[in-house]
Formats: sequence, C-alpha cells, structure tokens
Amino acid sequence: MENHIQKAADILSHTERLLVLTGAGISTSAGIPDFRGDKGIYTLGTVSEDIFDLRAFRDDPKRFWEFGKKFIFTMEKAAPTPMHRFIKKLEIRMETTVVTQNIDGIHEKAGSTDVIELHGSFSSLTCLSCGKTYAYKGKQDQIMETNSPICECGGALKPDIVFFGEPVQDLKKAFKKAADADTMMIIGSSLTVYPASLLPSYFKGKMIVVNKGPVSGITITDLFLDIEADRAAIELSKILFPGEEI
Ligand code: CNA
Repeated sequence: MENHIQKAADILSHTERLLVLTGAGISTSAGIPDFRGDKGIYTLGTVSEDIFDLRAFRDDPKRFWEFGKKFIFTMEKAAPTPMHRFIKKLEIRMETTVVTQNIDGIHEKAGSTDVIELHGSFSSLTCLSCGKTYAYKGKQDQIMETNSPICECGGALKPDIVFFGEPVQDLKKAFKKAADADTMMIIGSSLTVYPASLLPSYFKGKMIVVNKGPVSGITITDLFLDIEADRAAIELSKILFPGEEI
C-alpha cells in the first residue's frame, strides 16, 4: 500500500487541474452513514431504498421528513474529516474542483471554494404545488415539530436534494471540469449512482481511487487504494505537506 500512496502523491505533485469526485464514504468517519458500505443504511435496512423516490415523497412527505430531520441533525453536528481538510489543502498546490454526490455540506464547512453539489442540499426547500422556494432556516421549526413543512399555499415542501427520477444539478459543468482535468480522484463512492457514474468517461488523465470495497467502472490502469479515506489523506499529506497538520 505504501507504494500506492507514493504513486498517488507523485501523480498529485505533477497535477495542475484536479477533479475530486466524492461520495458518502468520505463522510462516514464524520458520523454520517453511507448507503451501501458495511454499515450503510441500505445495507443494514435502516430505511428502504424508496426513501429518496419522488413518487413515494408525494404520497407521504411525513415518512421522508421523519428520516430527513434525523439526517439533518446528524449532518449539522458533523465536522470535516481529515480527507475533507486534505482536499481543501490541495487548493494551495493545484486548481481543485470538488464534484460531490453528498448532501451534507461538509466540503463547504472545510472551506473548499469550488464545489459542485450534484445532488443538491438541504439548504432550501421547494413547494411541490406552486414552486415557491424557502430557506431551510425559515422552516426548521416546522420540520422539527411536525415532520411536515408546508408552503403558504398548503403544498408539501420538498428539500432541494435530488431524488431518484429528478435531474441532477450542474451536470454539464461537472462533465466539462472532468474533461479539462489532468487528474481525477474518486473518494468514498461505489459509483453506482447515475449520472455521477458517467463522470470518469469524460476524463482522459490519471485516475486515483480511494474507496473501501469495489467501485463500478474502475479499470486496471487506475490507481486503486482500497483503504479508509482518512488514512489515505494522512499518508498523502505527510508526503505533500511534510510537517504540517491537516
Ligand atoms: P455508497 O453507494 O453508499 O458508497 C459509499 C462507498 O464508500 C462504499 O463503497 C463504501 O465501502 C465506501 N466507504 C465507506 N466508508 C469509507 C471510508 N471511511 N473510507 C473509504 N471508503 C469508504 O454511496 P455513493 O456516494 O456512491 O452513492 C451516492 C449517493 C449516496 C448519493 O445520492 C448521496 O446523496 C448519497 N448519500 C450521501 C450521504 C452524505 O451526504 N454524507 C450519506 C448517505 C448517502
């Protein structure tokens, strides 16, 4: 593994434009479970897979919000991990764009400046009846007290995270960034969710993958580190930023 870490550090030290694609696995050590990892919420059956299904939300918004408010609570307490902080630090050495499938806002908390949130965030809510948008903060009490935030027109409010069947945000911008990058890192993602899973096909440079367990579409030419994301961050940091804290 030391050999792989050194190779990854060598690639990064020759990188001008980096694209980092992150998934739920980067945030598990911050206390937010993933979907399909060992302790994932789908793996353990904590919630059924249709929890992010738009039709299921329309049928029963309360069912989603019971789950959603616990997620928000966990997310608000979560601090950036060593890997989030390492990615922020890479901005010193290279142009760094983060494309995340996560909805937890931790890259922003870590200070990353160029973040594309493909699957949106909980920071705003939209009415499914009239389309009016609200800031999350203004509806927080209603969510926590009733599990059922509603619009002034009476319609159900859905968080502006992307549900299955909805279009993904800023996809073209993410594909363009992938096409322009000379190195891509995939961190903490099984890469099974479309269309984020297409991103590597727009990319022609050197690929570094950091993930525990299999990742869809990874080829033998890619550098694959099957280890904890934070361990990779700490080891890479020792080489790229010797003597500095991450
Ligand atoms: P996923 O399919 O659950 O895959 C996560 C991957 O990360 C798995 O292969 C795990 O084995 C791996 N993994 C878990 N912990 C670590 C670790 N510490 N170090 C290295 N690897 C680890 O999740 P994806 O992100 O691929 O799927 C995309 C979904 C998950 C998106 O729609 C997200 O919105 C959604 N999601 C997001 C969050 C979040 O925002 N933190 C949490 C749960 C799910």
